[in-house]
Order: sequence, then C-alpha cells, then structure tokens
Amino acid sequence: MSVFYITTPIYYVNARPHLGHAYTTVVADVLNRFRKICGEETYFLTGTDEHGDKVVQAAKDEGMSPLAYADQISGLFKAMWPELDIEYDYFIRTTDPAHIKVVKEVLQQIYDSGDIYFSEYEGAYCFGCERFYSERELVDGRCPDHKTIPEVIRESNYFFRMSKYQQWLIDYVNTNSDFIRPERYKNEVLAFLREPLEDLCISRPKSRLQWGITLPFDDNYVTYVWFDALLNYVSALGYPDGELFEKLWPGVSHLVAKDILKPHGIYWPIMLRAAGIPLYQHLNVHGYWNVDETKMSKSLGNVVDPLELKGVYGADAFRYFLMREMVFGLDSSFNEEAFIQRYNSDLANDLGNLFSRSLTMVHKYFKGVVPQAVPGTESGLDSALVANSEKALQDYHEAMEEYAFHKALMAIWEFINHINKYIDVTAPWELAKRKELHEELQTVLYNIIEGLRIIAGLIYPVMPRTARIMQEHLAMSSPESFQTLADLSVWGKTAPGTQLPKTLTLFPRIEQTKVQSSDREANMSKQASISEKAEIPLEAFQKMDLRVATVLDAEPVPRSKKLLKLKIDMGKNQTVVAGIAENYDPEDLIGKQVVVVANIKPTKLMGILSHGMVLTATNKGTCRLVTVDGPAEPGTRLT
Ligand code: ME8
Repeated sequence: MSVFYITTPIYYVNARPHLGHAYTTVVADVLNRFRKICGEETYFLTGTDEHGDKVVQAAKDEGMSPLAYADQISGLFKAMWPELDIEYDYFIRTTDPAHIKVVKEVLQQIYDSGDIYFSEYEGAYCFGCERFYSERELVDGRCPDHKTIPEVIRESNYFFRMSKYQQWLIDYVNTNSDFIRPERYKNEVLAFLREPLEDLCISRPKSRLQWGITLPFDDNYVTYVWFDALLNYVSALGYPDGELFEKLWPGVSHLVAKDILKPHGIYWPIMLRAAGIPLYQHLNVHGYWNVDETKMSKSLGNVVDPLELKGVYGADAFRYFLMREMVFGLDSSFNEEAFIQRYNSDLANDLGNLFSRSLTMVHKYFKGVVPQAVPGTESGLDSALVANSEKALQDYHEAMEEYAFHKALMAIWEFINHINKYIDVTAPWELAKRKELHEELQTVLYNIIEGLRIIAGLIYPVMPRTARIMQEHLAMSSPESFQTLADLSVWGKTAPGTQLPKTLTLFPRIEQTKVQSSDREANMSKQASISEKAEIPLEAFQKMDLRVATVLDAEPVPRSKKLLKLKIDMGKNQTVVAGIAENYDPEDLIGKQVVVVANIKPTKLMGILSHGMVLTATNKGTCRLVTVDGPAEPGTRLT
C-alpha cells in the first residue's frame, strides 16, 4: 500500500491565523481525505514555528514572554483547524523538546561532516526577514519585502556550505520534473540558481537573540529560525530512528505558498542532502490570496478571519469556495459577494435543490423507501447518466492528481447538472400520474439516488460534513458509508428497500443584504467610489429594465428581521421581497412609489418568490428607498 505524507508550513506565531493559512491547511486536508478515498495510508502534519526575532518582537508588543505568547497563538491555530473540519494527525511546535533534540543532532552531524564553518561576515541585515541580504538581492538598497534599508552589521557566525551543492541541485531539479510544481515555480528556482549560490548564515549570536535553539557546538549562538523550522518535517516523524519516519518519509509531499519557495526549494533539499536524508518527493506551491484585489494586511484592516466566514456560511461552504475559486499555483482575490454568489448558485441551487427535490420525490412516490430499478425499463437517458458518472469520476480523479481542485469540482458539478437535466427530461411527476409507468418511475428514482450516492462520495474531500449529511439521508450509516473511489466507480451499490429519513435543506439560500455587517457595507461603499468601479458598456445598462412601481400592500416576512413582502403595481401586479424591514414599517410604504429592477431573474427569499428588486441607497446600516420626484404612472420605464 502506498503512503501519502502531507505537510503544511508551520506557521509563525506572530499573528493570528487568517484566510491564507486556512487555505493551505484546507488544501492539505482535502488531499489527505482524497488519498484516503483512493485507499492509501495517509499522514497529515501541521504546526507552528515559534523561534526567532519576529516572535520575540510580537511577544514584546503584547508585554508577554516569547513562550507564553507562542503558547497563546499556537493555541489559536490548533483551535481553528477542527472548526474548519481539518483533521490533521500531528501538530508540531518547534518549542517541543523532541524537535529541539533533532535539530541539534542534525546540526552536529552536518558540522562534523564539514559543511558548517565559522567565519566573520559583514553585510546588510534585515531584522524583519532575519537574514543578511547581498547587494544584488536588494532593490534600490532596500529589503524587497519590508522596503526598509537594512543595517550593516559585522558578526562572526556559522555558515552552511550551500554553494557546494549548487550544481547538484540544478541537475536534480532538471532531471526530476515534478520535484517542484507547478512548473512556473520550478523555473523560478532554476532562475535563482543561475546566480552564484551563497552560503547560508545559520546562527545568531545570543548577544542579539536568545529565543532559539542553542547550537550544539557553540553555546554562544542560537540556530537561524529556518534551519530549525524546516527540520520539523522529519522531527515530527521521530527522525532518525522512528518507525513513522521510515514508513512515511518516502511518500512526503510539502505544501507551501510562493512566499517561502526559496527556503523549501533551495535550503531544504540541500540540508537534506548534507544530512544524508533522502529528498522529499514533491514541493507543491500555491499562489497568494488577496482581498478585493488588494494585498491582505493588518495595517489595511482587510485580513479575512476564517472563523467569521465559517460562522456565517458554514465550514463546508468556506472550503468549497477556497477550492473552487483558486487555481492552484496562481493568485486569487477573495471577495465576499463572489462567495455568496457561488454559494447560492452552486451549493443552494445546483446541489441543494437536486438533493431535496430527489428525496422529496422518493417520499412522495415511494413513502421514502428506495425503489428497485426494474430491468428492461431503462432508456438511453439512463445509460447516458451512468456514462456521465463514469466520466465525472475520471475527470475528477485526474484533476485531483494534478492539484487542479477547481477542475475536480467542475467535474462533479457537471454530473450534478446532468442529473438535474435527467430529472427534468424523465419528469418523474408525469410518470407518477400513470400506473403503467410505475416501473419506469422506480428505475428513474433509483438512478437519481444512486447518482447522489456518488456525488456525496466525490465531494467528501472538500465538503466532509455535507457528504456525511447526504450519506445519512441516503441511509448509508457509518462506518460502511465510507466510500472509496473504487466504491464510487461501481454503479448500483445503493440497496433498494432502504427507508430514507425525511429530506432537509443542505444550503439555505443567502440574501446578500442579510449577511454583510454594516461595517463591511460602509467599507464597501467607501471603497467603491465611482472611479474605481469597473466600467460597463451602455448596452449592459440598457438591458436593465427599471420601472416605477406603486406599493399596494406590505407585510413582514415571518422569521426575518430584514425582509418585507411587497405587493406592487408596476404596470401589472407583482410580489417582491425587499430587505428594508429595519428601516421602514409596512404601513408607511403603502401608496409609496419605488424603483424596481423588473427583469431580474425571480429568486426565492425565505420561501417567497420575488419578481424584481427594489432599489435602495444603503450605507452604514441605514437604507433609503429610491423614488421619483413626483407622481408617475406605475410601470413607467426609467431611461
Ligand atoms: O513562512 N495567501 O510562516 P507564515 C495564501 N514559519 N497563503 C498564505 C497567505 C496568503 N495571502 N498568507 C500566508 C512561515 N499564507 C514560516 C514557515 S515552514 C518550515 C516555516 C500561508 O506564518 C502560506 O502557506 O508566514 C504561506 O506559505 C504560509 O502561510 C506562510 O506562513
């Protein structure tokens, strides 16, 4: 049996976990679950990186000792992962005594072999990056990351002879084409290696920094934080003698973002080589999440908190969005409106509706008992459905192997849409009207349920909670409900005759107005100044049918704080739902003239179909209706 050992970076404990950390860790969890359904043995490591200047500085700012501070922030990371349904096997901290022991052993070994030497060095040192910069690396004399002018410091330090391994690494990367992937990052590493590789300063004098692992061969120094941190990937397995190390190391795949390509693509392979440890299998590098096209940063106040999103939309929707939206390897921009759109269209409409309409039909026509497909009643539609499921499975598998998570999800959604069409075309409600077609009805509903079983199995790595709920409602009880890819590739595994529980709504639709906090709204209206908004052609505006309407009646929508149901006259009588209950009493609206987008696709809000959208000016939680400057004939078009 092959093994799969997946690692995330160990995160610095100088800041709270955010969207970027969540993304990498969700990807690791998705891969880990995927490998499990492939039938492989897996191991998933994450943790925190706790030494170095950055942590000392952050602790000082909070008036805490480095260890107390590290305990606190490491605790936040540890607490966040289960909230996002991330099931890691081991959480490592670089302050763990077992890790410290391994770092010292490896340092000693490399020192003994002659690849670490002592030397005086004068150079430009960036305290933010905790490292020396060569002239060539600086941009206009400044640190490319922090934009600060590094301080020139002169120090005696220990150096790791990386230069000796430069040609070996170039050859290795060239001959092992999937060692660093996607290819753009392999090329980036090779480009870097075209310049002479300098030896790495791997010590910090204690006169400057005490918060680190003391060098085993010189008490006056602590270890450079990267030399310490990278070794977590082997220390966590009990290197050198641990059974886990022996079993798992051959299957190791690292996951990082592009910001730490250099330590992982250059320092780490050379460290492994110098220590006589076999190299990792793959370094998988993803891009960066921005927020609303802007770099996420504390000072801009746009750091996205995964728990806040989870609280509003649920962990599965959050995971789905991350995996569906980002093309692995490229940058992506987070935007809450896009999130809600995807949620409503992919999760609430496509998947959620399919699930509830299917189960409702089984209850209506078969008292909730899964019917038996009847041989001889199948048509071309049924074989097309089976063929489509096979194709979905194959496309999904290939995409997952390539870390193209967005494509894997697209493959599942193609199948979901295929089943939705299958239902529309076979029209079980028509079959149910005719007794002589009862057997056809059985076959159709069996096939739909079988399709849902496969969908539940395929979404499991990305949406484990939804998969589980679907499986429970398809009467598949754990642990038998664990579906491997092999199970999913066989059509007909659902047992007829099983009684299904009542259906439920997997993803209730979200009203845009309901979820955005007034703070965020205020921010958005501030940010979206006219000049910044994307321009649209005139024809796009002309497509919009804006009408004057008179409110005939208004009433609150039960169980909703924000919504009112309005009966309006816009040339013809219509019902619309508007999120204005916090600002208007229903009785004040009767007779008022409003402006409505009349040709918007009807949507259901809290179970009421809304045939238009009432325009408002909304800012900081207050909302004012857009109206006309004097009586106008209901239905008058705005131009
Ligand atoms: O670099 N978009 O820790 P770190 C996507 N301790 N991913 C992001 C991101 C963003 N905007 N921001 C952070 C360190 N990440 C070292 C690692 S490993 C031996 C030592 C994720 O807390 C991404 O995985 O700065 C990135 O590589 C990592 O967090 C950096 O985490």
